[in-house]
Amino acid sequence: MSLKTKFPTDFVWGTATSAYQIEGAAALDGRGPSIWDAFCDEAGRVANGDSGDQACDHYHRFREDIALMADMGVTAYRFSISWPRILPDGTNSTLNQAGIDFYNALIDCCLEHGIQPWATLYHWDLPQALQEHEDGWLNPAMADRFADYAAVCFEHFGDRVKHWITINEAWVVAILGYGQGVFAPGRTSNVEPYQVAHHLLLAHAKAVDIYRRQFKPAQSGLIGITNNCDWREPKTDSQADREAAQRALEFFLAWFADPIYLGNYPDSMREYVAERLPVFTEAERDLVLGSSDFFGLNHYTTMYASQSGDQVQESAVYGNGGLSEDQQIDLSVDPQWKKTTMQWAVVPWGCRKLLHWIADRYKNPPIYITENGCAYDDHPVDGEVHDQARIDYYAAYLEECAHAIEQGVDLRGYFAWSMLDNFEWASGYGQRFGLHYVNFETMERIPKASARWFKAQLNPEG
Ligand code: PNW
Repeated sequence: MSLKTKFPTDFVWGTATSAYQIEGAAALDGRGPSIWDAFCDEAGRVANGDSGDQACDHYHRFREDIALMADMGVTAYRFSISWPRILPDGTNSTLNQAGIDFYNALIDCCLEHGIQPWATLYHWDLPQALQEHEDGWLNPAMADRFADYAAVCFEHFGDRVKHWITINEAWVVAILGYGQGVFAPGRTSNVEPYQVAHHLLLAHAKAVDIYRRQFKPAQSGLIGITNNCDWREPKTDSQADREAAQRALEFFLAWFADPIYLGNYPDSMREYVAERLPVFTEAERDLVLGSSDFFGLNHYTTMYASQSGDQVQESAVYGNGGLSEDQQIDLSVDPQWKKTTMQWAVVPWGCRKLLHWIADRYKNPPIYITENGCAYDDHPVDGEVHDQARIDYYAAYLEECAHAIEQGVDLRGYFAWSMLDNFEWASGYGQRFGLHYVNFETMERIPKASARWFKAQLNPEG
C-alpha cells in the first residue's frame, strides 16, 4: 500500500527551498546584497568560507528543477522570494524589474506543470541596506518596511500565488541571529532576541493585514506564518521535568504561536524573561491575534528536556535549545537514537506528539508541515545516490503524520526539505538535505533514491 493512500485525497504534497540557499546569481540583474551576503563575507562565519553566490544556480536552472519536481509528482512547491532581488535597497523607492520577471517566470513554470506555488516572503535574506542604515530587525520600523515589500509581492504575484507564508522561522532569526550569533547578522545578546521576535511578529501581522484588506478580496488566497519547533520530551516522569519540557515548548513555539492564536506571550516567558520580554500594546495585540490562516510548522528533531542543574548542555550543530539559561532547562538526547549529519536525532514519534500538542493548545488549527527532512553524507556511486537513511526518515515521519491525522489532527499538507542539496547556512555546502543531489562544480542534478521513493508513493499506479 502506498503512503499516499493513508492521507486525505486533497492532502498537499510538496518540496521546499529558499532563495538564498539555491538561487545563486547573487550579484546579477540588479539584486542588492542581503545580510547573508555580508555574513558570508566575514571570515570564520560559514564553514569552508562558503557563500550563496552561486548556490545551485537555480536562478538559471529553475525550469529544469521544476520539471524534476513535476516528475516526482508533487502538487506544490514552497520557495522564497528574495527581498533584495525585488527591492535592492529594501525600500520600495526602487523596484527591480528583473527580479519581478524572474519570479513571474518561476511561478508560471510551476503552474504549467500543475504545481501550486507557495511563496515565503522572508527566509532570512534581509536587504543589507536595511541592516546597515536602519538597524534591521532591532528597529520596530522594519515591520512597515516588510509590509511595504509584501504589498509589492501581493500586487505582482498574487493573481497566481494563493498561499503566502510571511516569515520563515522567526525563532531562528531571533535566537541564532541575535542570541547565539551563529546566523546573520551574528549578534549575541539575551535581550535582543525578544525585541527582534516582537518586531517579526508585528511585521508578519502588518503584512497579513494589508493582504486581507487590499488584496484578498480580489485574489482570495490564504496567508500565514511558518514557525519551527522540535519536540521536547520530559527526561524523566518527575513533575519538574514535565514542566521543563512544557516550558521548553512554550519558549520555542508558543513564543510565536500564542500571540497569534491566544493573544499574548506565554505566562512562563513573562515569568522567566520578565522585563526583557516586550509587552504588546492593545492595538498590536489586536493586529497579531488571528493573523494566520494556517499553522505552518517546520520540524526536524526531538530532545529530552529536564529542569536545569548547574550547567546548561547543548548538543547539536546549532545550539538548538534557544537561550536555555532563560528557560532553566537542560537538553539531552538518547544515545540510542540515530542521528543525521546535523547531529539531529531521528525521532519520528516526536513529530506526532508535537502535532497533538499544537492541536490541543490552539483548538485544532489547519496545519501544514512546511519543512521536514534530514541531512546525510550523500555521494553518487556509479551515477546513483542510495540514500536509504533518508527514505527511512521520510517513511517513518510520514507514518507518524498519518497517525496524527487518524487521531483527529487537522494536518493538511507536507513539504519535504529540501528539493535540492543547497547552501545550508553556517554549515555551507557540507550538509546535504536534498532529494536531489547537486554537484556544485558542474551543477548537475541527480535524483536520489529518496526522490524516486517519493515518486513511487505519490504515483501508486506507476
Ligand atoms: C531550517 N535549529 O533552519 C530552515 O528553514 C532551512 O532554511 C534550513 O535549511 C533547514 O531548516 C535545515 O537546517 C533551521 O537550530 C536551522 O533548531 C536551525 C534550526 C532549525 C531550523
